[in-house]
Amino acid sequence: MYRDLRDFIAAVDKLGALQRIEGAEARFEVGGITEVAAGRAGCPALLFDAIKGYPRGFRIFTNATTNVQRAALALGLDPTLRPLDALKAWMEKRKNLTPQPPVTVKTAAFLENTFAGRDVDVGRFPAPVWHRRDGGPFIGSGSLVIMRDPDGGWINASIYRVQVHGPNKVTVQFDHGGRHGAIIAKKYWDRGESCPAAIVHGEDPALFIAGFEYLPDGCSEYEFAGSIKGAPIEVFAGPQTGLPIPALAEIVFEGRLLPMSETTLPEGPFGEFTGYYAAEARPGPVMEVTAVHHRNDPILLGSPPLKPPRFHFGLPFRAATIWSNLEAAGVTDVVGAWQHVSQLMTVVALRTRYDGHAKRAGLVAAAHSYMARLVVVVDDDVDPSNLADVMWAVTTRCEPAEGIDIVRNAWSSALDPRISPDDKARGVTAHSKAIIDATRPFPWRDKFPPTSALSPEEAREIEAKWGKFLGPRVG
Ligand SMILES: Cc1cc2nc3c(=O)[nH]c(=O)nc-3n(C[C@H](O)[C@H](O)[C@H](O)COP(=O)(O)O)c2cc1C
Ligand SMILES: [Mn+2]
Repeated sequence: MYRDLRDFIAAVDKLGALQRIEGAEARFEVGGITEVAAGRAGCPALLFDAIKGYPRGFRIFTNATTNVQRAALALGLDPTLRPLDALKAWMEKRKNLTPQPPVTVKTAAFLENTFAGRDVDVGRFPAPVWHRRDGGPFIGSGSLVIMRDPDGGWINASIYRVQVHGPNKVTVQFDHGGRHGAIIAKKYWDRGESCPAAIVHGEDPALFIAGFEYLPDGCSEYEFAGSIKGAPIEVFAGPQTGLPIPALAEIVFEGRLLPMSETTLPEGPFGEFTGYYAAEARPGPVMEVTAVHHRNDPILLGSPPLKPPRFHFGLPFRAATIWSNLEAAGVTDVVGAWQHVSQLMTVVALRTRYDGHAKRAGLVAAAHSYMARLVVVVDDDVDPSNLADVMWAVTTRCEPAEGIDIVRNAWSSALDPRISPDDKARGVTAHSKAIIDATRPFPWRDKFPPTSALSPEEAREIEAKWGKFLGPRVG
């Protein structure tokens, strides 16, 4: 398994999935190239070098885990697994993970270059303006923010976006007060203190995954990342903050988050994963950066939200949760679950056993589908990870006048672009969801015309024998 981001990039290169780009501008171009590449069938990972105005060697890595193959690689799974098999393999692995507490090591690669006090200038690193209307450069789009809970002493290390405002000033954005980072910072601020923090740019993908996974409070993302890798994360105490920092991190900022009662700066706007802007600039907490450390030829890990279906992670973790929820709710014979359009659509595949089975699955899936307006239930011969297959089922097995139900006031969020300004102003964050039953109607399913399509097993046999003549597999 990879030890650090560099190892991971080498593994991606070995799979033939890395493209190197030279001469791009950090303003708009790096983001634009990332978006176009993520929309291509091959969806290559990108390593930008010789970025205009910055020394060669100061690199940005994007589209790291945006397809199934590289998401599997990051999770330590076989990258040749088919999408649904890879998701299943992750669900199995996650069930059996054992926490791996980090270990402290005696040296840190990130100390190869150190600047403190007046020598701090975060502008040494190329920080992209990812989308046209962004409020400024965001150096942190997939970076970890490290803090220590002043009560329990445990370490939180999660992803919150980081905007550059000056040589030693950045803002950190908490979506809401329930983020662990927000809770911890508030504890310091309520005591009239600033909150020691470190920002890690260019962490390895296991830390990236741990940084966005939902983990309970008190549970350190470092332990989770170690358990994905099957080896503890090696940490080194930051010289300024004493916070444990992954020793093989590429770029590290140390400093303090200033109390919001004293200082704020306008944060955002920033393009969201829906493909829209959700809010104007708002006051954000400021981090005063008191030290910057970086490895030689540092690599920033960039993971900007992009227009769907481009998504920061190639395996839909939320679909895995919905799959588990269905099983926990007693819905039997679920053979798969997936999400498309960057989580905005959920699909469940089912071996139907009784009339009403599909609707039961659809209702449970809808209840747990954050922001998804479309929930589709398909038969077990349809691959839920293949959107073309799913739409084939919708257009041939669902009679809209009979097979679509609408559930109102269901779970969405303030990021939802289709909630009207008036509704948003009065606090509406819910929307309606269509549950589309695209299974063969149960009472007459035996009379449904037989399909002429190959079964998945037959297709696999053909692929095994003839696939080498057919070009890359899709799905
Ligand atoms: C690429 C990416 C960027 C994210 N940016 C933010 C952000 O700016 N603010 C935020 O509150 N959550 C953001 N998140 C979501 C959090 O990282 C995620 O909910 C995490 O579980 C929060 O951890 P916590 O429970 O320790 O607060 C982002 C997630 C990803 C994958
Ligand atoms: Mn956390």
